[in-house]
Amino acid sequence: MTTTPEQPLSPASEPVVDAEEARLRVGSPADHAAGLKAVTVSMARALRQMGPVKTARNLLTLNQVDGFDCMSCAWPDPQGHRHTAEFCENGAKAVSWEGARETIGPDFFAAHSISDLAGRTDHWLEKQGRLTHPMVRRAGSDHYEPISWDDAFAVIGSHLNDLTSPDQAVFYTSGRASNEAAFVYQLLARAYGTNNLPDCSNMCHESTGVGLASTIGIGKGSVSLEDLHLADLIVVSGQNPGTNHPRMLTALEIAKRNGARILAINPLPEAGLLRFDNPQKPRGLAGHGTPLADKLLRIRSNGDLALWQAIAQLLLAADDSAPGVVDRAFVEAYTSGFDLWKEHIRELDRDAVLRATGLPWAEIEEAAAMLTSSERIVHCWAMGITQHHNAVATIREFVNVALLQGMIGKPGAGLCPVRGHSNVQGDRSMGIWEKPPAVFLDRLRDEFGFEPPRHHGYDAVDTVRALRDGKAKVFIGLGGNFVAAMSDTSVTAAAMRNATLTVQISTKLNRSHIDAGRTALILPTLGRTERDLTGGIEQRVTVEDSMSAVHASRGRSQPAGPLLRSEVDIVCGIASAALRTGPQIPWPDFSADYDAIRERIGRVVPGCDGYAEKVRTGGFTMPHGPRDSRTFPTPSGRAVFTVSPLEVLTVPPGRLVLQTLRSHDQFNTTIYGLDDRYRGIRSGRRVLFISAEDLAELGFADGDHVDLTSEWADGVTRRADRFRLVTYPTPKGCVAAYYPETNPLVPLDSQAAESGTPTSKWVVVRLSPATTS
Ligand SMILES: Nc1nc2c(c(=O)[nH]1)N[C@H]1C(S)=C(S)[C@@H](COP(=O)(O)OP(=O)(O)OC[C@H]3O[C@@H](n4cnc5c(=O)[nH]c(N)nc54)[C@H](O)[C@@H]3O)O[C@H]1N2
Ligand SMILES: Nc1nc2c(c(=O)[nH]1)N[C@H]1C(S)=C(S)[C@@H](COP(=O)(O)OP(=O)(O)OC[C@H]3O[C@@H](n4cnc5c(=O)[nH]c(N)nc54)[C@H](O)[C@@H]3O)O[C@H]1N2
Ligand SMILES: [Mo]
Repeated sequence: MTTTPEQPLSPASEPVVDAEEARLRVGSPADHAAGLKAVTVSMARALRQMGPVKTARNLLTLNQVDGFDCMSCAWPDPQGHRHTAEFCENGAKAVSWEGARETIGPDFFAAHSISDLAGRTDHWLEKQGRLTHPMVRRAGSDHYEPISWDDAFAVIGSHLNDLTSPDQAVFYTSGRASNEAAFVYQLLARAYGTNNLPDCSNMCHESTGVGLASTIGIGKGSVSLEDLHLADLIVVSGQNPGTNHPRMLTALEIAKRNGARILAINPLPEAGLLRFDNPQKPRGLAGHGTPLADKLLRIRSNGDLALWQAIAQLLLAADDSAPGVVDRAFVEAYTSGFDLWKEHIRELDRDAVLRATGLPWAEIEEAAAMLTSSERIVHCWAMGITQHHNAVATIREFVNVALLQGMIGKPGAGLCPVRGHSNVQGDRSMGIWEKPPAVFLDRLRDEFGFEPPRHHGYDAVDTVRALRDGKAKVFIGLGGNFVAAMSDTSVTAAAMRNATLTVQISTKLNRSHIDAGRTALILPTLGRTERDLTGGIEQRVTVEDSMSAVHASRGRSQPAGPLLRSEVDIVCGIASAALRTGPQIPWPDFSADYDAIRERIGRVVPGCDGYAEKVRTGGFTMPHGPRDSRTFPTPSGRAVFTVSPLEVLTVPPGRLVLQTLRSHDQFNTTIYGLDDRYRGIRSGRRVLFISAEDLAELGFADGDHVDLTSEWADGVTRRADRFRLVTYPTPKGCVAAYYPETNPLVPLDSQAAESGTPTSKWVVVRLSPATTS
């Protein structure tokens, strides 16, 4: 055993200001996304970070058949024709970031103590370059030092074998891991004896999974890319596609050309919802582009449940006067609970709707009219919906309205949760889930001949609680940056420092390597863009996109260093070292040829029969009963209308609701740069977007600096200091600032009902004049 009881030396993450932030500049928000600027930004950055050869090799194979899958989001690739440049500005940034020429190895860690690194910003940490060596921080030391792979695996094996219960270990996954890595990783956790498999989904689309599984019987979206092209109405709720899913704008543009209308629902007038200059078209390079949203409802934060109940009421009323709005044949043949729900909706309190949404009734009527006059409707949503207290109820209301109009399982219509991480949906399919379905565990048992644990494991929030309370002692992270991504940063950081061992399988340095366990390992891994020659053959991996299409991905670049190992190889190495007794699983065979893993996936994962062969011959789409044949795998075999009481959240006087969101120059906790071009921000991230009315009412002025304090039932004071106020068209009472800087303000216990997702889009704050300069 290598642990000692000493406390680690690294202090908690302190908000530190980037040197460049002193030059913060504020301009006007943009009214359109992409265009020539996007091309120049992505090429300049690619050339600077990767050099010309790697730039050409990487960008030309990005999202191409037999190339690699972009890691910047889960938006699908077109089935037929692909552009030579089948990527967006932010995809190019993600590739350039991974392909960085700078590397950090033992010399870097000898020169920088952990205390030193703790004082650096997240932006600085990741900018140092790719990790190249396995490193260990031994208990009591303030430095990482090199360690061999075998020794690193032995350290993990000895810690795991010293635990008194397998449930004292936690296996976290970030949604970038391939299906092969995810499959062997969940197998490792379950063969070891635990379902403690939290993932980034717990902070992301968990509410979607819960909302959809409980209503249509499957927690995934029901559309293909083609459906978006064919729709005559696309609703985009709580999503900023111009920044986070730029290739979705191409689908919206095609839909518009085919005659579709777009209804956007967002507190902010995001540039990507307003107008799109397609950078792949000559017209887009110079012209003014395509107007996108036909209507933008500038809703108050958390008003969506009320809005959709109101729209439902208007649809029912419209059907009363002119039958046909309700698809009676569909409702009768495929659903249950309609009458009860209808009664509930008829009694809706309009005043409550007006308070919750902040919208005039006439605007809600206009939106409802767009639905009544459409035959093929796609409902899209993302974090502006899922990260709220009532997220699951809101998603069930989307489902109710879609069922009412018969919009599931027909061309051009359906439910389209837009996923975040490029393989987060695939990871779930492969069994990365703290609440695995019994059928999955049965098949795992039959295939591998051991009885997997049946009781549920910890999700992301429960993981923090368990580490904090000493119930969990070992944390292994397959990618990601748990400390910075999770809510309540100081609680999460302290919980991680409380672990006896943390292991981070990473490409770049981040906060989770600093706020780490007493013994801490950094295991450097290959990224998506890199050639994987594990076992002496050219390996490929597979991924599943937001629309359930599964395909192969193969990197071509020279790895950042000779010691890097693939995620699959690392997981199999840990498993071989840790599982000396128990089920006989041929780990070395899995890393020698990933086809051996794919054979097992084909036999274990429902819907993946013949997996290895199917992905070899171009990929396939996972089955989806509601989409394919209006078959609803719920207990009753019918889709369910759900009644959700309308509760309007209020805030005490003088308080505001903060939503924490992404700038145009970051990927989650990875900060590429300090600009947010579309919102008019240059060289700075500590800004608070606030309405002119709130500024006047609170007695502050644009340009003032404030400290933020969040308020929560537990009475604990949570602070994030020194944000510059920026007047912005956000509804009164609703403010916005970037994540992860604002995660210290999100209380650990502030979670969405049923899904447990941190409520990153609803944090009650008060402002006070900044105490530091
Ligand atoms: N370039 C880039 N791409 C990414 C990511 C990235 O960080 N950078 N992250 C990836 C990941 S993991 C994810 S999950 C996705 C995230 O993609 P998004 O969900 O687009 O990300 P956010 O920046 O959180 O934006 C939330 C949007 O919801 C709106 N919103 C907030 N509250 C409400 C509300 O109460 N109601 C409504 N209707 N709207 C609201 C906000 O104004 C904002 O436009 O993107 C993925 N793609
Ligand atoms: N306040 C607030 N908090 C949020 C959110 C929010 O909107 N507001 N959004 C939430 C959401 S939607 C999500 S998905 C989570 C994201 O949570 P995570 O997925 O945990 O975080 P990321 O920032 O995506 O992880 C970045 C790190 O991943 C590692 N990495 C990058 N590529 C690879 C790779 O190919 N392999 C491996 N092994 N590692 C790699 C790098 O070391 C990098 O530092 O954050 C959540 N947290
Ligand atoms: Mo996400």
